[in-house]
Amino acid sequence: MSFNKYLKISQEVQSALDEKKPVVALESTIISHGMPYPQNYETAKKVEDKVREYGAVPATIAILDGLIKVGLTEDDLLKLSGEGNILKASRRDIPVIVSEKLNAATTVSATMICAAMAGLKIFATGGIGGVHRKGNESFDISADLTELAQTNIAVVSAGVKSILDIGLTLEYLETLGVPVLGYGTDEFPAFYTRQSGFKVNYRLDTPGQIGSMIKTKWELGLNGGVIVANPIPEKFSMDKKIIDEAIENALKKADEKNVKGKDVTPFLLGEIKNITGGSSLDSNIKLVLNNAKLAAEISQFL
Ligand code: PSU
Ligand code: MN
Repeated sequence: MSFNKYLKISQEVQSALDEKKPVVALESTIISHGMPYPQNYETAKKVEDKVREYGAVPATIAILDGLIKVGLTEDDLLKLSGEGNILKASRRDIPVIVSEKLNAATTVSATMICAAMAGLKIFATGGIGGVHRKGNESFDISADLTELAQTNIAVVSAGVKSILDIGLTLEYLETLGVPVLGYGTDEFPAFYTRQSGFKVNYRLDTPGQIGSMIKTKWELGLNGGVIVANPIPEKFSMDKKIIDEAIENALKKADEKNVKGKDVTPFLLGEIKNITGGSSLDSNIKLVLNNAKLAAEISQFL
């Protein structure tokens, strides 16, 4: 394919693909723009270990010196974790970052695109982007959603944070034809908490059923992703009141500072982290590991 010259698949990932072994893609925006150092580096490593522990090969994705890398080295992970100028790449950013040979962490949308180029099928992350609150006025709707409508990658997440309008996000996904599955839950989870007040489309209770549904979708020629919503384990979930208050304060500050565009989500995530101290970061790490485990389990059935 014409994109192959821009793609560098690691030896470990390539061997797994050749041998038809399961591979789980992982994003890098969560490393560069979602967590502070050194927790980001440690978490990136732990997530890869978790995927291996459950029998799949991890493929963390980023664009480094303009090369789309699928499967990163320790040096790559360190570079993404540090203070250097790492951009945030969604779909629209990829061509410039590649042609100008820049460095970028990939969001859910960009990771899906790069993972699909490499022939991967499933991807684990923390939370996906969606329709922001007052999105009906600002039109701030993450490119993650339109990517889910067209690119054949299943995404395991812990739902979306209530920095977004969860109801509008689910409506938008329905319009785009993206199925939202609950793993062992009827309720769509809100990242830090297991409940959001909104239902998933379908509840499936085993990785095998989820794998079978994903395969069926693509065999039917119904292109696009699937959202697998995996609630944070009870013992790591946060107090709803504390997190809601932190989110309200973060939203207020973003408004005052007139934060716009691609800076909105990283700004809000950073503020929430500052307001809640280490507790939200700890929950965040735990839920990402939980998603990596489920993605590895589902990957055996794809
Ligand atoms: N939401 C989170 N944590 C994250 C992100 C979103 O709870 O790390 C990141 C993901 O990489 C996601 C991106 O794809 O932010 C969405 O950014 P935007 O809202 O600008 O589309
Ligand atoms: Mn946005």
